[in-house]
Amino acid sequence: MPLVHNKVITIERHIIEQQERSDGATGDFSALLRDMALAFKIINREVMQAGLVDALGATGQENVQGEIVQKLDEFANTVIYRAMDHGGHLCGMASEENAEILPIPKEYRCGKYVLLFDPLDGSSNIDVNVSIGTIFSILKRVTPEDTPGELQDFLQPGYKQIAAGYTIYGPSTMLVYTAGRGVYGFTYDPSVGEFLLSHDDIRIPEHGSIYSVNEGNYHKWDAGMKRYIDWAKMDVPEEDKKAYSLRYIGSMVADVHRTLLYGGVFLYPADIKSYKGKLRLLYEANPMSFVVEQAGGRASNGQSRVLEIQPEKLHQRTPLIVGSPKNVDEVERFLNAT
Ligand code: AHM
Ligand code: MG
Repeated sequence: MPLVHNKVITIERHIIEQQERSDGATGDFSALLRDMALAFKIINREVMQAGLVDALGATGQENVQGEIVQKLDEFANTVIYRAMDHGGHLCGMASEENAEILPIPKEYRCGKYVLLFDPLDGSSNIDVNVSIGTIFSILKRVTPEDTPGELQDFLQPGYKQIAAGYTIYGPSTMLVYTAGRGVYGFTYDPSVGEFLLSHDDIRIPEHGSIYSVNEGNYHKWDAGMKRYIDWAKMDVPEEDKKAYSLRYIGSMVADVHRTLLYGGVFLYPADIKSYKGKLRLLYEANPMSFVVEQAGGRASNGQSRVLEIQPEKLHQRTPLIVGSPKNVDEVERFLNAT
């Protein structure tokens, strides 16, 4: 993957250049992504100061400006909604944090897209200074324009996404997105307040030697899944395979981001407790699968391509196996062996 050294390209510039290359571009979509980048900057600012609020002696109820301190995930949810509700590009939003569709306020125009998002993924890591992220997915509405979005606008299979991506708040903050023409990564430069292109045309390695899964669930998995993990940890000389390494952060954004760059596989399979898996199809699995596929990877629920699942409800869950194409093939081989 070539790193960009010779040009400084902001995410805005990149989006506009991408848009100029596509037929029928109206500028609507660029403006939408630009608004989202602003929301991510605001969330980033808050995440970076998360520990400070307590350190500066706030009561837990109020911050240093005397404002109510919200939990970070609620804060991120509100920021995205408020940044996106008035641009005229969306006819509705859906968040992992809200049971129902979030409508566009009546005073604003309804646009032709819907936005689905997980405002702050990796909730168990929020309070311990470990990487967390925001995940987003954009679909074109299927109902008539200039009316409020309806459930059917959101319940579309993942291959219909027109853009998706994530922001990872880690040692540095990065925004990675695809609009269906490859995957691009931007690193946030706080000194200029911009996301700058740092990872051009990301391609996932065809095969990697890292597996990423919550292995504490081992005894809840079915036999095929257990056999795969046992095999992953072994040297298998006849297959010319060495034992894989295990890496598991517990923030999907961080685990998938590493998988995208280093190769390997990230899994959140079904188990006897969560027989449909844990991760949400619309807010987590679809957008991350779209990114990984666009980088040359694969995403499966064990039987079929994640992006072809027809969603039936907003908060539907799915098992997920995502990563380098050959690693996902390996997992499926074990899951489907009789
Ligand atoms: P969340 O949306 O409540 O944060 O849950 C999703 C997260 C993913 O980021 C991560 O892959 C997974 O849950 C970790 O789950 P577990 O703690 O069961 O390993
Ligand atoms: Mg989540």
